[in-house]
Amino acid sequence: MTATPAATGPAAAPRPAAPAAAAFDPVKVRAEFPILRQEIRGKPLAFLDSAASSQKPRAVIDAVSRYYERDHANVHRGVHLLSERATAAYEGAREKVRRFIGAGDAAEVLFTRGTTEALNLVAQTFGRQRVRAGDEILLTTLEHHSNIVPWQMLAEERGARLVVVPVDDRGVLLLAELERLLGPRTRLLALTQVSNALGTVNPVKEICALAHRKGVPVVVDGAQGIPHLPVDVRDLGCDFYAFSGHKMYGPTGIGVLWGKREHLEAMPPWQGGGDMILSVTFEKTTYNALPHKFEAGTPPIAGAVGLGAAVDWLQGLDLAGALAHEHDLLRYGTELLSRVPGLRLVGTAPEKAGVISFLLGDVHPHDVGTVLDREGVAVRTGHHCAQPLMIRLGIPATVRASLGLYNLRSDLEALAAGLEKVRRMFA
Ligand code: 7TS
Repeated sequence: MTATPAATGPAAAPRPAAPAAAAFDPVKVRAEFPILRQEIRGKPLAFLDSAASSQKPRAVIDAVSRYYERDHANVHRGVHLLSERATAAYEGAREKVRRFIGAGDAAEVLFTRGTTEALNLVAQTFGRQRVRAGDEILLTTLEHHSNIVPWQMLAEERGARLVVVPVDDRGVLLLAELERLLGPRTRLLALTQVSNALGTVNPVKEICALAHRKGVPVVVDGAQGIPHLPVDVRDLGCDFYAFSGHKMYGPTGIGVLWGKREHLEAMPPWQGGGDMILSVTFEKTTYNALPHKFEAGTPPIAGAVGLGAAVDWLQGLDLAGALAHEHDLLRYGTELLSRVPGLRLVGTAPEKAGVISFLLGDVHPHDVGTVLDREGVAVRTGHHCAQPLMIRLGIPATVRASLGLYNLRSDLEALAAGLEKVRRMFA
């Protein structure tokens, strides 16, 4: 097996500017998602669980099938044509992602299995290098378990301490506290761009500037940011940005860690194996260049191809129109639900994206979810892998309706009607 630098096949060549996208039409967009056409228990499907995983447009499904039907082989190793094509497709996807997130260099875009793996990678390489006994790792109350546990494992290993930035009752991060808690022992700050449980949007750019003034690097969990906000990693000013393909209309099993080149160069490799090496003897191994140093073993090639197709699909939309549509849904849904007697919204930050979390009287969220499912309405119920946040809010769980670009006002109307049924049933 030989390791080769990033392919520069036709897929990586600069593309001509895309033609201007047609005005965003949610009905047309929804029709591109085959899964949404079905009925669930005899009712039209109202899919309101995109924060857990979004559905996939035809373009992504077809790109993955086409790849397997025509181009599949292992990457970076074969001299044969299929391997060349697979390598060009895989590296082409990296270039698409680079452009999509505003990164300067495709070598800074590492493919992972998802956000979780990306955050573990940073914790076990960058984190391990930096964090020593007595140091502090700054997190926020809003974090998903994926952005808590890897740091907690590191802190335990190193004898370091987690310090947590509090939120107010609306689920808004207390910035003055954040600034105060950035202390002389803070070795890094890890925070989410958008809360998966409440939808709060954090002012990440401002926070990065605050942290950098004190010399603290920032790891951003973009799992819920990238599906809802335009992301430019250089403009945000973060040091690392992690996200998952499956929440942004791409396949499962693929995600991205973007990191500043200076950090990635200085970090030790994480997993050892094929493709991440230049040469191996039993005495000594030398490592491959970026990004391959961090991509041991056969990568998720089809996943990357699908993610590239999702990026193309998103970039083919009228982005401003799409964001306005989501914003309208959020406002409309919030208004509809506010009118349901006994309903309490959980998470009322002024800046929110994609998520409406709530409780209905004292009906257990799981019961609400079960009744809604019978009405064809798919929501998530539970702690949303944010147990410390639930503890802070003094509740065990919520019902969460989360939005994708394919949702229509009718989905939210189905939710509100379903909640009326729940109310009658549990009155
Ligand atoms: N970070 C945030 C903010 C998330 O919302 C999630 C997944 C992750 C990290 C982990 O992403 P993964 O792709 O590696 O699993 N969030 C959810 C959710 O809200 N419901 O199911 C998964």
